[in-house]
Amino acid sequence: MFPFPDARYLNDFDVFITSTNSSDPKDGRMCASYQNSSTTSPASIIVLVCINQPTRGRYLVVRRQPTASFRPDAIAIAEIRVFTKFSDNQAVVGPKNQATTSRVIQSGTWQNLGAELAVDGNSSTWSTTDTSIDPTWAGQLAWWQMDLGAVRNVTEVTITSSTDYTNSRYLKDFSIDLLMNSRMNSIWTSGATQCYYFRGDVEMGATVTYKCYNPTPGRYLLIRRVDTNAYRPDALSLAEVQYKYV
Ligand SMILES: [Ca+2]
Repeated sequence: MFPFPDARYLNDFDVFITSTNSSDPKDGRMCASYQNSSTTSPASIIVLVCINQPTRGRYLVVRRQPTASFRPDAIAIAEIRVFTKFSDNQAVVGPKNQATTSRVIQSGTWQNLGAELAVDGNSSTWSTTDTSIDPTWAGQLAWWQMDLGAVRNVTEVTITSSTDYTNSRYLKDFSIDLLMNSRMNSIWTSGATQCYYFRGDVEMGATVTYKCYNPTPGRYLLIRRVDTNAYRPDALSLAEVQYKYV
């Protein structure tokens, strides 16, 4: 007996965006189709990139294809995340919803200065990590990571430093990397490529664009301290992080 039959309902489906609350594909614009010759495995994560860029609309519809080979009348979805961008120059300009804020993490959080404060679109708020207070990351170099939602060819990363003097000092001697595996994964260095390596201090409140040496592919954008002998290598503070890709 198939142990998780509901997973089989998430196969042979279309995703489209509509402006009206309609589930008819002709009323919307196609984002992506998903076909799997075998059944979808339980707990799979399926990442779909819209074929039309941008695909504007108010409603997102996931619809089984009428020709689906197995139970087109059924669909089962554990979780959906929607990633959007709000400018036409392919810059990501901070989160506008929960789906976006949930995709950033850091190596321990100092007080309430969570990783999401680096992507909230507000340059007067900042994240601060402190590995010395988190047993998981104790003694390690500080880092901050953003899940880009799909593999992107990143061309540049723009970082705004904290407007607080003490926190701004934590942004020094860092590497910007693109990863295929999350930093949370023990094999994160596999498939990691450096976008930019910065030595020195960043002025308090400054916004600096770091152009990658080459368009750098990766699913995760990692900013990490690199020098154990530098000032407070266990700490990293970021007011805003943006990136561009091709
Ligand atoms: Ca912020």
